[in-house]
This record gives sequence, structure tokens and C-alpha cells, in this order.
Amino acid sequence: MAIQKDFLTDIKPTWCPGCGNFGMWTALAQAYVSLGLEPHQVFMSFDIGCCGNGANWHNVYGFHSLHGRALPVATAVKFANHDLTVVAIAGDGGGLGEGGNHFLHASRRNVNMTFIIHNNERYSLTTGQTSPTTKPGQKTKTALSGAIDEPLNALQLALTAGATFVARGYSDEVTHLKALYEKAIAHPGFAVVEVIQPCVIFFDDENIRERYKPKLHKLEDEKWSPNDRQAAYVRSGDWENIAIGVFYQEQRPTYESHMPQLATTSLLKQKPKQDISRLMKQFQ
Ligand SMILES: Cc1ncc(C[n+]2csc(CCOP(=O)(O)OP(=O)(O)O)c2C)c(N)n1
Ligand code: SF4
Repeated sequence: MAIQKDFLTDIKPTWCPGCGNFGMWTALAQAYVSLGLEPHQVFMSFDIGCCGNGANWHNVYGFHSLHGRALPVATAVKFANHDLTVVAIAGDGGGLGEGGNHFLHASRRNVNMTFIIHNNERYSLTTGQTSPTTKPGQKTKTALSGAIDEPLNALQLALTAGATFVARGYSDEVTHLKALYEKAIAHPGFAVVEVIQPCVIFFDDENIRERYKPKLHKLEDEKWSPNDRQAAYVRSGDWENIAIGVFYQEQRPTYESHMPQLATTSLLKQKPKQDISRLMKQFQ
């Protein structure tokens, strides 16, 4: 049986000291272990960004995709091999900006995979520009007098588009986050986990991690029932009294189960019905 270090490579992370990505990385490896998974049973699709650099230190099958394209890659891999546990990772920039369209359609499609959005309210790898989740008034490299646009809310988008599992965690709450990841991965459908991930470098607030703490409340302590989409929409929109936990979950047949070509067997295990060798030769 695999242990936590089996899911980590020997490469030393280049994230800044104090970055919220460390907690998320640890929680995910712990969740894989708790679920009894082995590294060869997991595929991860990474977006571009600080979060995406995690591709180098997660010891699983992986693909470092283009910016905004983590979800299409993950979808294709799930279709090709149903046996893999598929997890896609993106920042708020890649997930809601460049990849926003993919996020909406993946939410309504309900392929059996997990999407983790690192929400640090910045395009951090490119040194702190305004992102789709930057709050109005926050000063960034591209909003010197403060951001103007209304921010997107990842969970409200997922709920509106039809996602069947919607949760939020906080990168410093590693044990809580690990439990959320476990539930998301075990969920038979498209599971969205937004993680509040303070970027300690590109916030004008020097104590960004401490600023969140008094505002965070666990849904479990509110005796929350995750079966009311509208209530989940309202609760996930409160950024003063910020809730973490599972907002919403429902069982709905996956996209794969509707497709006769995919319902019972992965593409990988099917015999080709046509000889495509001549076609493939053209690309050699
Ligand atoms: C299509 C495209 N646009 C822009 C870039 C440049 N770029 C690379 S990383 C990045 C920022 C990533 O921000 P985010 O997705 O929020 O992840 P973070 O770095 O904050 O984890 C940008 C804009 C790119 N690589 N490709
Ligand atoms: S720039 Fe921000 S998000 Fe990127 S590694 Fe550093 S602290 Fe983390």
C-alpha cells in the first residue's frame, strides 16, 4: 500500500516560503493514501501557473497542459482510461479566465473527475496581475489604483452550470482539505473544489494568511445539508463570513454512462473497429 511520500517526487518545490500551495500539495497526497490509491492509478492534468508547477513534484501520471486547458486534457484521459482517478488543477486565472469556457461546460457535462481551483485572486506566476477573482479595490500590477471589475465566484458558476459536487477549502486547513479532496475524488461525477490559497508575495496585505482566518467557518459546524442548490449559491457568495466544506452534492449519471461507446469499457480496452494505420502514417 502506498504511503504519502510515494506521491511526491524528489524535486524540491520552487514555491515561495509560506505559499498556500504547500498545504494543498500535502492534503492531496494524504487524500490519495486514504483512498487506497497507488501513484500509477492517478492521472493529473496541470494548468500553467504557480499551481501548475506542481506537475514537477506530484509523483503520478501527469500532463502539464496549456494555459486554460487542464480540463480538456483531463476529459480526454478519462474517456481513454476509465480506470484512472483523474484530477485537474488550475489557478483562478487559468480556471476561470483562459479556461472559463471549459469550466462551464465541464460542469454541465458531468464527466467523472475532480477539478481543483487554486484561488489566490492573482495571476501569480506572471508576477501578480489582476485575475477574474480579484476583489474590487485590490491593488495589483495591472490595477495600480485598485481593481474595478466584479469578481467571478467559482462555486456560483459551477452551481449555475450544473456541477454535481461543489466544495471550498482553505490551504492552511490541511486535515479539512484532505477530507474534502477524498469526498470529491470519491464522488461519481464532476467535482469542483475551490481552495482559498493565499499568495504571500503579490498581495499588498502583508499578513494575508491571518486575514482570512477569523472569517472562515466550517459548514459542518452550521449543520449544513448539501442538497439545496439555491442555498449553496447564496452561502458560497458570502465573502465576509466565508464558508468552507461541501456546499452541494447530487447524484446524476455521468457523461460517460450516456455514451454507448464509453459506458462499459474505456477506449483503451476496445479493439479498433477500423484500420487507421494508413491515416496515422501521414503524421509520421
Ligand atoms: C494563453 C496564455 N495566456 C497567458 C499566458 C501567460 N501566463 C502564464 S502563467 C500565467 C498566470 C497564471 O495565473 P493563474 O492561472 O491564476 O495561476 P497561479 O500562477 O496564480 O497559480 C499567465 C498569464 C500563457 N502561458 N498562455
Ligand atoms: S508567487 Fe504566490 S502563488 Fe506563486 S509560489 Fe509565490 S506565494 Fe505561491
